[in-house]
Amino acid sequence: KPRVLSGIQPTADSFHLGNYLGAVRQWVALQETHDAFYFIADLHAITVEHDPKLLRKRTRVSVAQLLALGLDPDRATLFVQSQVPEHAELGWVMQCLAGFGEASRMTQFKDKSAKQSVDRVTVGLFAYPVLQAADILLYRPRYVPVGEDQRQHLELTRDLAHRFNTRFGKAFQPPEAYILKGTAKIYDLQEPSAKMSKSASSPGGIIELLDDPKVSAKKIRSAVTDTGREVVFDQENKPGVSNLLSIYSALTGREIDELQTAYEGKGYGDLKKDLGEVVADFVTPVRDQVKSYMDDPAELDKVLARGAERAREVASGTLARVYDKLGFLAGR
Ligand code: AQP
Repeated sequence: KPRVLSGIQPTADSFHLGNYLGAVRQWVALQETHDAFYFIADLHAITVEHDPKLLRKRTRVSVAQLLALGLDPDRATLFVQSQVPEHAELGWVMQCLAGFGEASRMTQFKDKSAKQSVDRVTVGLFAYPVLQAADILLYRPRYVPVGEDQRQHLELTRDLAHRFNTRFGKAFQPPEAYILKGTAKIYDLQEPSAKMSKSASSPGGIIELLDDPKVSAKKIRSAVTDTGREVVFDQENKPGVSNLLSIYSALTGREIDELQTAYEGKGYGDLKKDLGEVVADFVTPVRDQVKSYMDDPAELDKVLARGAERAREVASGTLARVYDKLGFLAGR
């Protein structure tokens, strides 16, 4: 089976609809047909100021959400990044391969660092995409299922893989991004030209899976739309309505065309009300299951220990090959 790998940061109390539709939904589908590795990126979560207690809780709640959303630890390898030390080790190697200039051109870094004073921006935040390259290359995956915002980081990963192979001999297979067109980018409800984002969206712009569905329905009712009335998909002129239609279509499996026909003669209000219900139907069982997984953190930790062991089997093999090619002495 071809291998896939992806990760998600434990930086919020809940995943949002963008995380789910852009990434996790594909992870669940791919575990059936691929040798799947998915991880909680806690090393990335400390690139910005964090609260250790909260990080521990968010790491577990992230795992609980992945399980509730359909990941099966018997079919996919599910682990926490910090429990597989090879990530940090290959991360350093990649830092010594990446150029300062190319890392400086990462748009996500530019956006995130622009919001803070230069002394508060950590070297870790700067190196984040380079560590991400190591995260991916350790497992030699064919595909990396992510949202559109990760495309540039994937390109960097491919460049670093090529560079290593050329300089030191082939150790890596440059992976391909697996980005689904319809849901590659879910937009902020209040600002439909920007992506729905944990760190940048206002509370009204983001639908959190673990939020009370009544709160989410209210946010959908207040979503920014245009002054027209027709429910049609038109990304350029009607980004707000188009975003709602994308979410609706992805959660129900109904084609956009079919939805447009169904809402002919109706208005935005009807669409928003119905979408509120669709979201409620989707999140209600997820919320219940997350609660019950969180009641048994020892069981979650057991799942993770199993995952880390399996992940290390693959990661340690890659790292040993890399160390050998670099000229490090074999020692362990
Ligand atoms: N709005 C989105 N639409 C589609 N996919 C998205 N992803 C994130 N936002 C959207 C995808 O979710 C996966 C996990 O991402 P992450 O853990 O890196 O989360 P993130 O990028 O930190 O999430 P945010 O909300 O975008 O956080 P900030 O604001 O910190 O940047 C990835 O595959 C990502 O593409």
